[in-house]
Amino acid sequence: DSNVAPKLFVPKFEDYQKVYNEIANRLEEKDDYDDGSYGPVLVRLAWHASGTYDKETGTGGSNGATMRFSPESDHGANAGLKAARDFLEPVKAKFPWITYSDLWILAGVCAIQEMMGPTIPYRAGRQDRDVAACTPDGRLPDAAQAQDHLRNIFYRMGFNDQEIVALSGAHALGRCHTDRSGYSGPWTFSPTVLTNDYYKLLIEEKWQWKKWNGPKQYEDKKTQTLMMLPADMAIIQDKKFKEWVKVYAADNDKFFQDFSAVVKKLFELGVPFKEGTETWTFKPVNA
Ligand code: DDH
Repeated sequence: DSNVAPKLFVPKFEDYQKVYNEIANRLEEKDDYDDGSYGPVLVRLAWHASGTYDKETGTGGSNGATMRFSPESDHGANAGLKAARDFLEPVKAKFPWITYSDLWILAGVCAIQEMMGPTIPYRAGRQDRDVAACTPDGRLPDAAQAQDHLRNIFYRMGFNDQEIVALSGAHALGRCHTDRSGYSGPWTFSPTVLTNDYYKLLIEEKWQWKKWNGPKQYEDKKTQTLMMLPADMAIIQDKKFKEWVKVYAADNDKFFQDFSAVVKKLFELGVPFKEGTETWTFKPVNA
């Protein structure tokens, strides 16, 4: 009967778990990429999609995936994130029903869980928006700056001091690239495993200015292979921030608990979920 409307495909939890599995199985596909995993750069994509949120105007945030478009894709802070967006294209092609904005955040959740991090609860329902919804440059933190800047940027998103420090622990993952940010090197010795090492190293190691032609950054005195940005060092130079650095350095479970809560909040900033949207937790592949 030609009068019967085609059945609309309404994806369920199982469908999103399939997307999760697809991403998880591809993370280490190209073992010559960085430290062997796309996990860290996917976390950074999800964070930069979300961290444009401004609570006063309700603009920005992960709803929209506007980093697909110039000018947002060209903002200095987003240099190098094309690698993450391109990585996800075959996944989008295989599961065309998922929006880019849900996909990018799902990839961030997947990467954190697969890199041995805590479970990050997830809700679907983001809608892609067009170039008109791009946010202005300057909403993401500047690595050359210190605590006043961090507070300005993160208070604008609606975070407090404890949450700023908990979010910063993501720098246990990944590295800086001279051809992206200009900075160089990883923060920890295990950049594809999430731990509280970032806080431990901040407190326990001696940090000195790196002598080089690049932007001002710190290196650890002992091995000169690890790095800290001026903005990282700010969280032990500020008394209130440092209290939380000590808490997380001493207690990985507490870090995981607070990190999960604050990342969920970050990933949902400004997203107009429909009432009754279910919260899901995905089963890790790499368990
Ligand atoms: Fe970050 N980050 N980030 N970051 N970030 C960089 C890399 C990564 C700052 C600057 C930089 C967060 C907070 C801050 C990750 C996650 C998160 C790089 C290097 C710079 C610079 C980019 C490159 O050269 O490739 C600054 C400044 C802040 C701040 O002031 C607080 C937060 C909140 C997160 C998060 O995920 C919650 C990750 C992961 C990376 C590694 C990316 C990679 O490719 O590896």
